[in-house]
This record gives sequence, C-alpha cells and structure tokens, in this order.
Amino acid sequence: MAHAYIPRKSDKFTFGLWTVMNTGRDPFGDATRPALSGLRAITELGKRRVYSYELHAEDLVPEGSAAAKRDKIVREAKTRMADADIKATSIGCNIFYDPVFKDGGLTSHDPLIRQHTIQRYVKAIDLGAELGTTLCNVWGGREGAECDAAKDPAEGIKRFREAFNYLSEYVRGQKLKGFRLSIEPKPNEPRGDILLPTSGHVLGFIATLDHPDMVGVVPELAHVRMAGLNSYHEIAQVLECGKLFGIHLNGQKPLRFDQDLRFGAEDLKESFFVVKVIEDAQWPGTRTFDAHAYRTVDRKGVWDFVEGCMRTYLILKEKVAQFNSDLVVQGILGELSQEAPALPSPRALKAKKFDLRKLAKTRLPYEELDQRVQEILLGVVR
Ligand code: XUL
Ligand code: MN
Repeated sequence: MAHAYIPRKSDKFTFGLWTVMNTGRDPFGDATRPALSGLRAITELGKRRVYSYELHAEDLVPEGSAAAKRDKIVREAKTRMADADIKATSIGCNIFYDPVFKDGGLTSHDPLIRQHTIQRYVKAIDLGAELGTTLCNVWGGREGAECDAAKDPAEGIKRFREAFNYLSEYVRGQKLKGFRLSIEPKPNEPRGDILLPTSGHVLGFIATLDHPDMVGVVPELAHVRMAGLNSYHEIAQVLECGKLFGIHLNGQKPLRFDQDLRFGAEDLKESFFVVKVIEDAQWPGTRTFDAHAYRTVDRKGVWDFVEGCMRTYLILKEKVAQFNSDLVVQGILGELSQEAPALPSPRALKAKKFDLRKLAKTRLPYEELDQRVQEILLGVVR
C-alpha cells in the first residue's frame, strides 16, 4: 500500500509560531486574513501532528507585559502544549518590528539599545528554558546597513561578539544544561546588507567567541538562495563541522526578495538533496519550516500550507530511500568511489609520476546519473 504521508511526532516537524500567525501583510499591502494568537497557534499545530514549535518571545508575550500577565500566558501555553502534545524547541526575539531597532539591536550605535536588546535575549532565554526549549536562535534582521558611511562592519562584528560572549556566560551561569545559542544568517532584507550574511561568515565568527562550542548555525534555504548559493552545499558544510543546531526549510526563487514559500514549492531537486543530507546523517534536530502561506489564501489555506510542507518532506524522504537503494544510482556511485591510499611524504610525492592522460579518461557518467535522479523525482522510476 502506498505511504499515506501522515506526519508522526517522531518525524520532528516544527513550525515557527510566526509562520501560521502571518496575516499576509507585505510592504505593499495590508493583512489578507485575520490575526491568530500565539496560544491558538500552539494548539492548532499540535493537533496537526507537529512535534514542536519555535517562537519569538514576543509571539507569545508582548514586550512590556507585567510579570503576572507573562506568567499567566506561560501557564496557558504549557497547558496547551500538554493537551496538544507539542513541545517548544527554539526561542528568539523580535528585534525588527519596533522602531527602536531601525538601525539594529545588538549592533546599534547606541549602547542603551544594545543593552536593551541583550536584555530581551536574556529574558527570552529564561522564557525558553521555562517552556522547555534548548536553543536561543538569533536572527539579526536589522543588524546591517544601507549607508556604508554610517557603519563600520568590523565594529558591528565586535558588538556581536560582545553580545554572544555575554549571552553564553549567562546560559552557563544559569546552569541551563544542554542550552545552546545559534545564529541564522541572511544576506539582506529588511536591511540593504545584513552582517553575517551566510553560514560561512557565521562559522568564521563563531571561532572567535569565548565559548565557540555553545554557538552554532541555523541555515535557512530561502536565505541561502537569496544569496544565489546552493542550500544543499551550505547545509552539508555546516553539518560536517558539527554546527547544524537547527534548520529552516522553505522555498525561494534565487536572488529575489524573501519569498518564504512552502517547502518544496521551488527547486524540488535542491530540496531533495537537503532532505537527503540531513536524513542520511540521521541528524537529530527538528525539521523546522519557516515559510508563509500565500497571501491569497484564508485561514484554511494556512493549514493546507502546514500539511503541504510536511507532506512534501515525507515524499522527498521516501525519494531519498529510493535513491539510496536504486541499483543504477548506486552502480554509478560505486564506480566513482575509490579507496584513498594515505598521502605520500612530500619527498615521495615530489618524485611520483602521474599518467595524466590515463587519469583524464576516467568515466564520469553524470548525464546518466542526473537523468536517473530526475526520473526518480518525477516518479517514472518505481
Ligand atoms: C526571517 C526569518 C525569521 C527567523 C526568526 O527571514 O527567517 O523568521 O527565522 O526570527
Ligand atoms: Mn528563518
């Protein structure tokens, strides 16, 4: 019987609360569907077999809420999480909406705005720990510039470093076992240029921190493709060095505004290889979708979008299993793979003769391989 592609909690599917709370507003037009509260979003996601949610602290607790109101919301959230069997796995902050962040938060010129931003993250870590999250993800949406004369990017990096060292010390001091920090790179939007624009930049930056082990990367497909890069390659590299602390799955046409399309809605082949790299590695993290339903749809369309993201992932996962057991694919890959002898000493290497004509004749049947992958994805090969 064909797989019904029904998600299970063990698939570890996750959505940002903000994804389903999105009302369809864009820079040119107003909301096209009614608002949904963060609490309601928790219940609705849990009902749809979603394993966990990610949040900006402000998605649940409005900034400036009195302690009693905050605690009441947390109690209600926990009740709903238990009732709908859904966890919270990652928290961040909304450091982009309020006009105070118009020129950044952690990297603002104003030391008081920087302090306020760090305060928000400290409070978010407290909230996350209460809800059970083990990650605080920093997406520095406004940490950038349009006017290069106004900002020294190196100074921005120093301010980022001060903030991450501070937050790492805070987590250590609170003895939050297993709690980690991450950075989600994005090249632009809402700023003309955002600092730490790709995973490569983030990896370089993490190596300069006081506690590099505590900090990792959350790559997002759309952000990688906005930079015109290959999300499969970027995620594979982050995974290889043990820094894949999370992932944001969605769809995006390259080099455009942040489209945040449903996972798989663009470039199925690249999405397939992203699923393949994390499934083959048995990566233990959550498969998080960070996208929006088209602004043309109503509330029901939002739930269609949620089901669609998970269904496409499960179909691609099945295709990964098919790729891994396909005799044609495996035959070609087997032909390509070779045992690597140890590298000779520099002295022996310098003396070694290579038959370049013979080496150049190695068969690399990539046309056949790629066509086979294409046909597996198109459902022709069964
Ligand atoms: C923005 C984006 C954010 C972060 C969380 O492009 O991806 O939603 O994932 O702040
Ligand atoms: Mn994201």
